[in-house]
Amino acid sequence: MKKIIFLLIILLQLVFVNAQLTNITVNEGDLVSLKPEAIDEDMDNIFYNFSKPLDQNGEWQTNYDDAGEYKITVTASDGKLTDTQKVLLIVEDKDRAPFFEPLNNAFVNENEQLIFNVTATDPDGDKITYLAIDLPDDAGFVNNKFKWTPSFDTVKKNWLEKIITRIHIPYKP
Ligand SMILES: [Ca+2]
Ligand SMILES: [Ca+2]
Ligand SMILES: [Ca+2]
Repeated sequence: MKKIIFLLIILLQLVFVNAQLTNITVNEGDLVSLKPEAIDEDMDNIFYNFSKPLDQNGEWQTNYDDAGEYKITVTASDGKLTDTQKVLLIVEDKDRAPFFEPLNNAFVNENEQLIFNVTATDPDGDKITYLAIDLPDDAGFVNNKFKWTPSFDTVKKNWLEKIITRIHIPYKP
């Protein structure tokens, strides 16, 4: 998402008018684009300068590790005189959902134990909790470990020799 913010800087004949502080709030992942508009009474060409993390075009592509507050100074110059505007740029944290490592189908015979772990990763490094629903009878799921020993009655007479179990473990934020 691109956020374009317009700033009005009044460039007077005298150097440095008292700078006001302007607050700008964006989300992580936004492209910040500052568009200052200064006025020069002599109609001189005006050049702008931006302090970091903005680039010289007044832009900054934020990423998911950039949450925080940034004090930015924008300077307008006509080549001789300058004026500045302070900007407080607030980048809000944006949460991303965890995702599972690929899950394979699992195979087990009756009266044999099946154990496997599921693993998910959170791009923000958040702590992950796991929840499994609709488990087979006698199966257990603790933390991220699935454990089950199907009984001799699990596969009925007309079923396949082996049971094929596909486990779906939904994510609960
Ligand atoms: Ca001027
Ligand atoms: Ca973040
Ligand atoms: Ca997250």
